[in-house]
Amino acid sequence: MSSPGHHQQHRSVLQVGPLKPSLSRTLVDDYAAWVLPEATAERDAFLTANGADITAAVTSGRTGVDADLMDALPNLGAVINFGVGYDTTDVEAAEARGVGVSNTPDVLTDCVADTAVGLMIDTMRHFSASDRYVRAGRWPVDGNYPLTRQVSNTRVGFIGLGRIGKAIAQRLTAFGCTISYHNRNRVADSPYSYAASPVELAHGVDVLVVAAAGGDGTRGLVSREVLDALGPQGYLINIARGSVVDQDALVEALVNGGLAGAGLDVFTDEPEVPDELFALDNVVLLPHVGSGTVETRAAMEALTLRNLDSFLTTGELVTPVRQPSVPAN
Ligand code: 8YV
Repeated sequence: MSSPGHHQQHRSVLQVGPLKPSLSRTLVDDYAAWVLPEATAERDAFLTANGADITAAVTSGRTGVDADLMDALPNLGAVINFGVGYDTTDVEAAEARGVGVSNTPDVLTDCVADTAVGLMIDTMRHFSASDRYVRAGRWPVDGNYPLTRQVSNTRVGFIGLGRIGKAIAQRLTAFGCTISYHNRNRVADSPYSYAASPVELAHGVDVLVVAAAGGDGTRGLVSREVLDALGPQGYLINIARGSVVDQDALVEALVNGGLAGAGLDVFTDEPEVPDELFALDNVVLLPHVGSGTVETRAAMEALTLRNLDSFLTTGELVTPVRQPSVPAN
């Protein structure tokens, strides 16, 4: 396609926020994409000069496109999101303006589910903490590592039983776990038992797995009350979005023994992680790596570009999101 500078009037693709370097390179090289400046003054000047030329914005769950930015892009037709979660993009504002939004579902389900299971095992069996124990030379000095908790045959409850929740549940079924879930709506034909509320779900399980979409519909769904219901023998695993959990209440429970442990791949204010958690061996902290494999990120990149190509050539997106009636991804 045109290279930057040759057909300035046709530069209609905008990168919003940082993206995988190879994707960013392709956008610049093959689509002559602009990159939205980060500093406010430059950004405003850029939008005044070029905002009306932009028809497609490519972003990620990290950044997204809000209503203000949509206002500055009057000819925007699509927001193309790298990632399955699109809670940083204002989907209602997009719908109201006739702007399509796409994400990258399915291609990351297996890796995120693998991460959830790994995180659960690590949290309950203390593998990361045991590794630190060995590296610190404590084994010969302090003896055997304290006993931990069994993973197989536990009762696991899911907040959100969408594609990812189902893939985790399927894996844990092979571990002999008993699965239950809470979802805004009961999932038709699900073999798992349904709990009418998060508190009810948390009361009946050993492990609570958060696999719901982020955003306003699920904010703070795992509340202080839910964590209390999970209790001092219970574990929380979150591979979804930090916003789904009341993080202050979670930290308090972990520090005070109100929970047995937690495995967290996501936080409310990434990349910030509450300092209080650093000293706790019953907590496993991951830097949002759920989908972070070479294979899955390549597949996400390819699907992002398929959406962009399709939109630019036909006006249609390949994997458009719908306002979910069920808050699960
Ligand atoms: C990505 C994710 O790392 O897909 C998602 O929703 O959280 C991760 O796969 C992230 O969105 C990329 O910014």
